[in-house]
Amino acid sequence: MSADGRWVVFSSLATNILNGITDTNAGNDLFLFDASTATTTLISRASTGTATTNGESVFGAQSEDGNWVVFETFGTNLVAGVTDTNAQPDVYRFDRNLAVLTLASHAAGAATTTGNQGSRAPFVSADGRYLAYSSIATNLGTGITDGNNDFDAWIFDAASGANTLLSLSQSNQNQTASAGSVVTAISSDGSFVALRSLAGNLAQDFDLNSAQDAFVHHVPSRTNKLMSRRAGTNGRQPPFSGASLSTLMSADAGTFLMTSASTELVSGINDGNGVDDLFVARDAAVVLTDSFE
Ligand SMILES: [Ca+2]
Ligand SMILES: [Ca+2]
Ligand SMILES: [Ca+2]
Ligand SMILES: [Ca+2]
Repeated sequence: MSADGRWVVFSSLATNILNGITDTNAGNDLFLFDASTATTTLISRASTGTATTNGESVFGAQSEDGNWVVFETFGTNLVAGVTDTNAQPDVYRFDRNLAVLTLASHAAGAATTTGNQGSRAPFVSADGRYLAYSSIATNLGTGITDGNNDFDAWIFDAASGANTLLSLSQSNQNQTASAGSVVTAISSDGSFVALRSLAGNLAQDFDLNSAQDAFVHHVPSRTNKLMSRRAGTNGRQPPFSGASLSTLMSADAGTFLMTSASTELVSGINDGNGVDDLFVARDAAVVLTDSFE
């Protein structure tokens, strides 16, 4: 929903929401409802304009003014001239004002060819310009070596039309980190992206737990920082420190909320419950927020 409550995105399996639209994809489609006029528009549409696209679509996020909607879709016919042979979802951006769809997860240097594998779960900056998403494709960026055979985190800049790798190795900016990473949030201005990653070489911090951790990527400097850091170790994540999973980030990227199995994020806490607990990280300090009994 837009910040003012006027524009609401919803997904539906129904095939009779709009007159004159053929829907044979047997999956969810995305619609935009204008509360001020009580009218509904189809977002996940075929380029013909008279049918839904030929595969299921899943909502991702919406810009603050509601004009930009980002989503993933199995459809291959949303934009005329796009080549999509990956048989997996791709990420698109919808412009309500111009009623235009744009492929975000495109191959490097080829705006009308999708990546060679699937892309999912987009997040968008408040102004709709930046899309952060997760992809298994290995050809989204020029000169990038990707040997992890897993998801990586990418950001699409609608102004330049280019994709930039976020989950990069801190020793080689043209190489993905050693294991999979997914995007979990983007700041309102698009300059920070929260990641969850199994890779141990995403940040300069020592990360030796062989488990997923929460990171934040600073887009302008292309650096990653470990957020699920062990108390009192200046960012070192020792072996046997448990995984940190779902991560939310405040709009200004100042505060992170994460669940973690680690018993070592906060010093002085006796954590014997054997399950994930909820932590807040702020200014590189981690605080226990809620303990799940
Ligand atoms: Ca449908
Ligand atoms: Ca596809
Ligand atoms: Ca990869
Ligand atoms: Ca780790």
